[in-house]
Amino acid sequence: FEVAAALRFKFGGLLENNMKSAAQENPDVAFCDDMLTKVSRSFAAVIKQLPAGLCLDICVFYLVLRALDTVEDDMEAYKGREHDKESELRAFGDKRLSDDNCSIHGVGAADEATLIQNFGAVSRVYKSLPEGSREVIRDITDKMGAGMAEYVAADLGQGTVDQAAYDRYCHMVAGLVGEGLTRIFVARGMENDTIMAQGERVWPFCPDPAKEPLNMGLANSMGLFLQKTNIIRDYLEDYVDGRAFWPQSVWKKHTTTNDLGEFARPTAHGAGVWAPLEGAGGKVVGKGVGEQALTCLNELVADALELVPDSLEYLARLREPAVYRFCAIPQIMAMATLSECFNNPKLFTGVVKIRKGLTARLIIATVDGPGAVNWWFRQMARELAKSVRNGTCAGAAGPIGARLAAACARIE
Ligand code: RWZ
Repeated sequence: FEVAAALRFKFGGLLENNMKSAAQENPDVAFCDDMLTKVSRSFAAVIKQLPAGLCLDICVFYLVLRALDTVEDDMEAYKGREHDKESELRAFGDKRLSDDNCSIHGVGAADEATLIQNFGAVSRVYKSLPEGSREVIRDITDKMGAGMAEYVAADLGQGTVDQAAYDRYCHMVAGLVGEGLTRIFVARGMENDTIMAQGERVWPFCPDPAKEPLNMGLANSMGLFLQKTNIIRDYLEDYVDGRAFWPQSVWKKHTTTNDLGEFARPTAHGAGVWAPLEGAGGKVVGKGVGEQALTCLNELVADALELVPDSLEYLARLREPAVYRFCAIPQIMAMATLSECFNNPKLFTGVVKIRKGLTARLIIATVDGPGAVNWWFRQMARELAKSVRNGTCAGAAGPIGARLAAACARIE
């Protein structure tokens, strides 16, 4: 009993659904509550434990962006009429969000299809939110829709063109989420505006932080860290879907072919040995696909790790424990995912996952607070740095090893 009571005391907040009372009174809120659980395994719980004055706003924000994502993601529904997809993405905030009876058919699958078929319910709840939150949700939806439309036109079959395009894509689909969340926290009086600040990474719209002390640099880095981790992890899944986000300027350094799929070449598995990389006339030109794929992977891991100091800085500035957990859980899970992906050949043949037990320990750390969260970040950075020092990872001896070591040192 005491143990149960202690656990409830410690984790009670995490198991709360602060949308419940509103859901009992309003069927549209009930729909949002239910939909959130169905479309998002990872975000439903952390959103529902937010304080009452934030919970519904963030839930609507999530569902609106998820609907936009469903349109962007559907590679079948708009085949041959990519123009319609572009217009849908661009008009979403203006047209769909203000339409009480909005219903989109034939786009998305399963629960996501249900969400956009009944999107009117989300629009109606949106209309009931305070003006401050509405303004932010509308603004971010417009910007993200326009950003996604840009990339519909660009063929992403072989990834983003260069580092700038990679960073820009991640800003559009994830950095803007960080910006929107930050503005909602502040608008609803849950956090003060010290969380709006330039980090180490320059926020694309704030080249001169001295002139704009309140900006979204830290928030953008948080979003980029999550998005880049997902892009790294989902290499194979995205590639077989005909989509790719790994920047060409990075992966082309690690293969002489013009195909990102080279890293997943079936001949590289089977016997458990990676095939040698053959150039013209069957001449061996590379050390083998495995080594090169892993070096490329590790370079992208270094790029993502460089965002961690900004992310920890943002977390350190948060005041409200429920907001802290909401932000810290995705960040610490991303760090664990990234360290699991690091130098891992399984990434090119299947799915990389973190163990259930570790997940539980990491979530507990976010309840304990910044001390515990920072400890885990340091721990994972240390393990990674050790592998570089021992030379047991691809690229350890070269510039990528140096970059990894430097990024880890900034976290340790
Ligand atoms: C967390 C309130 C699905 C909204 C955005 C996000 C659509 C897809 C890009 C809603 C973590 C994976 C969710 C990086 C932000 N853009 N991926 C709230 C949403 C990572 C979250 C998902 C992005 C996003």
